Amino acid sequence: MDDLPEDSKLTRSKRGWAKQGKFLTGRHARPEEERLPPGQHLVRDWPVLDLGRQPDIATDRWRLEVRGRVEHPVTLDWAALMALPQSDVTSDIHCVTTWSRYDNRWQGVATRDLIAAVHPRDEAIAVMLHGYDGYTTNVPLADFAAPDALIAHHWEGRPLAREHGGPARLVIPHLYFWKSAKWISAIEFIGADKPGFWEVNGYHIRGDPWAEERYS
Ligand SMILES: Nc1nc2c(c(=O)[nH]1)N[C@H]1C(S)=C(S)[C@@H](COP(=O)(O)O)O[C@H]1N2
Ligand SMILES: [Mo]
Repeated sequence: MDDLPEDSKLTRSKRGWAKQGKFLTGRHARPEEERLPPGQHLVRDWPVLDLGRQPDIATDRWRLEVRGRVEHPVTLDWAALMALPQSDVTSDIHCVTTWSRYDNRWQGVATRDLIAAVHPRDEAIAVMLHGYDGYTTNVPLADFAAPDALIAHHWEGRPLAREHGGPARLVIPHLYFWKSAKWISAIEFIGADKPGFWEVNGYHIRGDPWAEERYS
């Protein structure tokens, strides 16, 4: 879980893009006017992006810790995740590297249903998402609680592939896709927002594609 590839080629070049402001258009579109956010292009395939480690977590070993500033911390196993209310959501993906992919059909547990189960305390204002590969990313609580955000375990009717974060990942469609942690291992409710992996490497603390919040 330690020694994340801070000095990998990918991390170095993406850190460089953040410095130069690569891909920024200066335009500002709103979702009700245009489906594709500024500076994005549409793809039909589904690129794989991660730090080069794809943990292999069988569902019988899989656990999700939900902890921090909550009344009822829980560690969910696979059966407990499946016992929560299940949702079906179709949404678009917008990756900060400029590709977008429309109409992804996800099944999983809505973050709202998870929130209802753990009862965040008043002081919880954000979450830190942790992946089995050691990845972290921070999301304000209001964004995490969006009605179309979910812990997804199926995509297009099939179990989510390992390379895309299976057995389960976050999907927060209205933010850039780096906020959607793959191989989710823990959701930590925090009392002060703080940066995760890409956020300390030059990427925006929030990441709204419509406002082109690419870089910090
Ligand atoms: N655990 C984990 N989640 C992650 C990442 C990662 O490296 N590790 N990369 C992020 C980035 S930068 C992107 S663009 C998306 C890519 O998801 P995909 O490979 O399914 O397209 O996952 C995000 N979630
Ligand atoms: Mo990304």
